[in-house]
Amino acid sequence: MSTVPKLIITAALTGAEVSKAQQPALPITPEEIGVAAAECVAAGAAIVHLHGRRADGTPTQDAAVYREIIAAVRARCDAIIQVSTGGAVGMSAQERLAPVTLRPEMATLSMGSVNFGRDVFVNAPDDIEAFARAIAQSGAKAELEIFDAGMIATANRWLARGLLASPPHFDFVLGVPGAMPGTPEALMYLKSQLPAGATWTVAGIGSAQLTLGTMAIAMGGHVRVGFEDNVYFRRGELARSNAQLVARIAAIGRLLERPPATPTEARALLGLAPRP
Ligand code: KMH
Ligand code: ZN
Repeated sequence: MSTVPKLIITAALTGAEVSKAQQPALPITPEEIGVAAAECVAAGAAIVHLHGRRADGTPTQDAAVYREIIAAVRARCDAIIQVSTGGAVGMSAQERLAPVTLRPEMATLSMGSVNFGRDVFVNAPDDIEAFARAIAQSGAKAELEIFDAGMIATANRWLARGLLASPPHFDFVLGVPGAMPGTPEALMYLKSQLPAGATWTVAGIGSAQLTLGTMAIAMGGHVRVGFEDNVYFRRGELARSNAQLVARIAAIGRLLERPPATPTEARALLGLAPRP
């Protein structure tokens, strides 16, 4: 029997869309994000997925804001730093790429365009290619964001052509209105399309965070939780913190013999260099 790896938990702390009105504990300032990151690592997270916000809460990809956030995280814990290049709907490609100049350990790379609620999240092929090059040149590992079925086919085509680095790491984002639903069948399909040697995580939106996260643990994958994707602990009850969501999935991981990986262990599993 092959050994199942420890569970890599990603904490998606802030996102670009959730507001303090929806989730009063949402971390917005660099200090709040740094504190939340440290709480999440203490609860079992290895990666923090970061988005920038201005003081008024609006989303920004400004490198100066990300620099402060990264410093606030690194001062408090050894989490793997993953910056978003998705930013918020409507941002230009140039704007979205700015945090990559800070040499993060990981950066997201969305593999196609998709309806996103009432908006359209645009990722044109030429932009994806430019993002992939910029991420590779920065020394970061890309996390390939898969919102819809065609995107994993695109990723597999591009991997075969050498346009993406191998082995790839995927994030299946399931349950965005307009994209693939947060169902077991959707997760099973995407897993069936994975290339050899790939690692993967699942980010279920809303109540799918718990159900698909639990499935992914049983299926040998990894899990993303946090306010970016879900603000509730259970139906009708807001989570107290990102760390509360991390602690629950870490406990499920332990029950299923997938204890959480430390950041150091996760770096080894993902082929990242030791902490910079
Ligand atoms: N805010 C979404 C439109 C990512 O971080 O790479 C895109 C997003 C994906 O959040
Ligand atoms: Zn994000």
